Amino acid sequence: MTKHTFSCVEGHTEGMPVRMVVSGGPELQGATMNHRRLYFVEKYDWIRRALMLEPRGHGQMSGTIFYPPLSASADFSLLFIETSGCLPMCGHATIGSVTFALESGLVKPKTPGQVVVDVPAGQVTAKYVMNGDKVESVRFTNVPSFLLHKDVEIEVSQLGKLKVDIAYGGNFYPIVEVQENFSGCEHFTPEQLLEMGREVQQRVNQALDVIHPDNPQIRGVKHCMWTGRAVAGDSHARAVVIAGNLIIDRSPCGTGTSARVAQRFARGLLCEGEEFRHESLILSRFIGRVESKTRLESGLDAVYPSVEGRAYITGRGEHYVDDTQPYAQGFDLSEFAKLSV
Ligand code: PYC
Repeated sequence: MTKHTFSCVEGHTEGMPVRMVVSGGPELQGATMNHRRLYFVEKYDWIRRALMLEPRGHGQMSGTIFYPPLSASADFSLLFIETSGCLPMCGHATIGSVTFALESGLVKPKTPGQVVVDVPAGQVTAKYVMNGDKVESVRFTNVPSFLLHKDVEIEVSQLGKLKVDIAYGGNFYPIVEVQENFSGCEHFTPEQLLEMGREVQQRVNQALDVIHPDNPQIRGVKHCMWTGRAVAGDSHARAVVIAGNLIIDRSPCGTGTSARVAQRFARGLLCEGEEFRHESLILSRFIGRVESKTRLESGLDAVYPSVEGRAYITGRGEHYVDDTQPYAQGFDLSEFAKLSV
C-alpha cells in the first residue's frame, strides 16, 4: 500500500478556489519552472488529478504547489495545477498563493512589500498591502502579454459566425466581444457559456495553430473569454472565462484580464497606467493596468500588465492519496460515457 499525504492551505481569490500544497509535493527536475512543469506532467500528473478532481476536488478546483525559489532573485516558486492541466501561468492562483504564503509565514520577502515568484511562464513580481497580519490586496505584474491575432472568424453552432481576438496573458484567450451574433455574457447561463466556450476552443484550434512567438512550447487554446456589460457602475466590463472542459472562472481571471488589457491597449482602447476594472460572473473584481510597454524577442509589441485582487484563507487540510482506494487518482465525470442518449 502506498499512502501519500499533502498538506494544503485552502481559500479563494475573488470567489475562485485556490488549494496551495505546502508539503507533500514531489521533487522536480529541470533548470526552469517550465522544464519542471513538463517533468511534473510526465511523472506526477496523478497528483494534480488526485487533488483537483473529484472526490477530493471538483470541477472548479484550482491550485498550486509551493516550492522554494529557483532563481537567485525570487522569493519562492509556484507550479500551477488545475482541473484542465498544468498551466504556464494562473493569475488568481498567484494572488491566492502570495496571500496564503505571507499570512502563513512561509516567506520572508527579500524586499518588504513585494515578492518575486518563479512560475512556468517566467517570473512575476507581486506587490502587496498588509493590514495587521492580513494581506489586503495583491497586485502582480504579469509576463509580457500581447494581442496575437485580430478578428479571427469562427463559427459556433448556437451563435453562428463570430469574430474573436486572440490575446496572450500567460495563457491564450480567444476574446469574444459583444457583436451581432453575441449580445453579451449576461444573456446566457453559465452552463451555456461553458458549452459554447468548449466549442470556441475547438474552432480556434482548428482554424489556427496558436503559438507563442518566443516560446513554441506554449501553444494551443485551452480557454475562452466571453465579455459583456458590467453590473457595477464603476466597473468597465464583465467577463466570464471558461478554462478547459470544466472551469467557469468565478473571478475575472488573472491571465484573462492580462490578455484583455493587452488586447485593449493594442486596439487603442486603454492607455498606459489607466485602470481597467474587470467584473466577474459573481460580480467580484480585478483591476488591470498596463504597467509598461515592451517588445518580444520576435519583435511583436507587448505590454507588462498588472492585475490587482484580494484572496482569503478559508481553511487548512491534509489530503491522503491511498492507492488501494477506488478513484485514488481522481475522476472527471466527462471522462465517462453519456448515461442517457
Ligand atoms: O486567473 O489566470 C487565472 C485563471 C486561469 C484559469 C482559471 N483562472
